[in-house]
Amino acid sequence: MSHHDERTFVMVKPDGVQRGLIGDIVSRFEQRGLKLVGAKLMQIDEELAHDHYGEHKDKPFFDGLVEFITSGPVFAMVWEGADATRQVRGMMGETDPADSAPGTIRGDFGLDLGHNVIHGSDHEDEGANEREIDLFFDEDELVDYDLSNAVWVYEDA
Ligand code: IDP
Repeated sequence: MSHHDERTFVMVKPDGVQRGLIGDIVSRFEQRGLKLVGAKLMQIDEELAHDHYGEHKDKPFFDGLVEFITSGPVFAMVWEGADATRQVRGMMGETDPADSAPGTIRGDFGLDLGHNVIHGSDHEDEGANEREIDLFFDEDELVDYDLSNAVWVYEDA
């Protein structure tokens, strides 16, 4: 079962929450076969925004990014499954919705780089998924359970 238990951090950004896209986005990950192990609607404060986006602190768009991500609630989630981090990134599309293929979340719901609906841990940044889960969730907010449909999702479950 161990190769089915990779966890990744995902959040619907303030634009996605305000536009009523939480349900559709959650559905996509459910339908893919991933397992939801944590979720909460929350307000990001300045400190958390700086911790989360610290790698961009010297970029010209940093102040605008912090302002946007703290401008309203986000829906933070942890999803688990085989190759979850990379698979979620594929479902999200490119950073810029304008470059994202139809069928991806950003390609279906966005047009503007600064309002790109969703965040998911970078699969090319080793350990980013675990770091971001730790930043946003306490261990007791993550639920350990078996998903009954796993035997249909995975050949070897
Ligand atoms: P990612 O969200 O696809 O991982 P990153 O390069 O980590 O992309 O950038 C983080 C976020 O910063 C993006 O999702 C986007 O909202 C914002 N961002 C990135 N580049 C720009 C830019 O050039 N202008 C405005 N916002 C940007």
